[in-house]
Amino acid sequence: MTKDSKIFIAGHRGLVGSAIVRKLQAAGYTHLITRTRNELDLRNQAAVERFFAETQPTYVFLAAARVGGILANSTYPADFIRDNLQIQTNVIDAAYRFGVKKLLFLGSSCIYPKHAPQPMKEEYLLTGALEPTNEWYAVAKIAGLKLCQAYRRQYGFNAICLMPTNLYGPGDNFDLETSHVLPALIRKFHEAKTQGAKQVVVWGTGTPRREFLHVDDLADACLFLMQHYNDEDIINVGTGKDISIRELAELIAEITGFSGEIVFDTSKPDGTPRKLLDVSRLWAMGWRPKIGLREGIEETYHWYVTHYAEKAMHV
Ligand code: GFB
Repeated sequence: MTKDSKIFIAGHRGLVGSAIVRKLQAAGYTHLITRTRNELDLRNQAAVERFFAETQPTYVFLAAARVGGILANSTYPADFIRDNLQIQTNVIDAAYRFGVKKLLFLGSSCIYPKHAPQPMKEEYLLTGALEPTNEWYAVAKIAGLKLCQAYRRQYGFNAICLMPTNLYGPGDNFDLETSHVLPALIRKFHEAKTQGAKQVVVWGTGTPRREFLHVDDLADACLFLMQHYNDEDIINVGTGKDISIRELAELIAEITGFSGEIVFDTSKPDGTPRKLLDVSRLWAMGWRPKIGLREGIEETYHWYVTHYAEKAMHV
């Protein structure tokens, strides 16, 4: 990839896509191609083909997807499986047919079996049953990575597949019904503190363990692997460390300055008991994340207060 290569970032307004755009711009890449959802519906095959025929990108970062937390995944199974299958099939196929040199596909750590040994190595894929709350999304993502591998084998198309762990950062979704746990807790604790509430309700038992990667670290890994990795094997991207949801809640309470009680609503699902990636394959290539969890949450909290909470007060 040279600084003037034509690079299409699909999903540039999302958490991941916007971080990739920031990273590429900071690294001096000048010819970035982006389209909003209104300009180009990636679920529409004919529209995607027209777009590739017109713009002829050389590299593609496929960061467009329908994503959400545990409740959204289990409430909208059809939307999650259909939209992701459509988006990724249209983009991967058009990229191959219109001569893209290399494509980067993003999966998720939820592709691994619910009870996979921890930390989860790349070879555990398809060795057991999936977590039911997100099997629809996971099946779509598995199909996406298999599509990339099949196009490489049959057509020699250079598509690489990254499996990031749970992500967070500026630009995250803070809607309490559809978001992931980390932005949800930032919002809940912030609102409880500012409204003087005595309790914050956290879903589930608090015992599940999750690994959290700042999205700017993921974007850094995306650029690194776009430059240095050309294999069929999927590759995990994470920090190698996890924490329990209870510990996460306590940390966010401390960062937001909430000193009341934390209550667990066990009528809500826990999901996978533990989801920690084995990152030795990526780390052996010399890459490391740079942003610690406390620092990353502090920065995301600041972003939330300035971009979301303050704006909400003025609506
Ligand atoms: O982040 P999260 O929604 O997704 O939930 P998953 C992680 C854990 O946090 C679960 C608990 O045990 C939740 O019950 N939790 C506690 C909360 N309070 C809250 C809250 O207020 N909101 C949310 N959302 N969770 C998703 C998958 O799984 O992770 C996707 O559904 C994808 O497919 C994504 O893989 C990264 O880690 O359980």
